[in-house]
Amino acid sequence: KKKTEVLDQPAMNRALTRIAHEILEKNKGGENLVLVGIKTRGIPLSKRLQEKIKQIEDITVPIGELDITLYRDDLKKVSHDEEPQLKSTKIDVVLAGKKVILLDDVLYTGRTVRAAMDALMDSGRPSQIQLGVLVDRGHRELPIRADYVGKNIPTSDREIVVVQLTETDDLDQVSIYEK
Ligand code: 3GP
Ligand code: 5GP
Ligand code: MG
Repeated sequence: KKKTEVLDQPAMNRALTRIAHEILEKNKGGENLVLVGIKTRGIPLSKRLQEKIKQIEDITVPIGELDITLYRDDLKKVSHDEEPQLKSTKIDVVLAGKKVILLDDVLYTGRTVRAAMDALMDSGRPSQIQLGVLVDRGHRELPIRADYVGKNIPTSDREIVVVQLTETDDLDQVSIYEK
């Protein structure tokens, strides 16, 4: 119904450029990093950050994908009976000893990230796991926080954050809807 734009294309691009620099600063370069995108929109985000890191330091950080599906049939419900579960993994690099940066579009309860961390630990014990999100909308149900945040958007339970990326939606925009 009601819609408010919170990030337009230039703002989103600047946020991702900043996150690329923050990743390189925190990790003292791009060595030993792996970017792992979570299901739909974390994957284009991981590719964009890979390109930005390449532009900044001329290093190609490997990327991987996790498909974690929420068995939540009602997106309006905040608490849920079923936990998000790993559907599939596409990571061609050995994670042992690597610093993995998990990437998702929106951080909400933290349950998806928890499932992602379980999957990563099962597939070869990385030395560190960091988290980057385009939007942190609050309402955590677990002690999880992001290391890199595009924008903090405090939301109510009645609001929904719509993330659109050119790769999946033909435009770059983040907006808030009232349900
Ligand atoms: P994504 O795969 O790009 O992350 O959860 C399935 C999709 O529904 C997600 O797309 C997400 O963007 C979108 N979505 C929008 N609002 C919500 C919400 O409140 N909860 C969940 N779980 N997903 C939402
Ligand atoms: P979680 O509640 O586990 O933190 O988030 C569940 C999944 O749904 C994550 O992939 C997250 O990106 C997505 N998600 C949760 N809330 C929203 C929202 O308001 N908007 C969008 N676009 N995605 C959301
Ligand atoms: Mg997501």
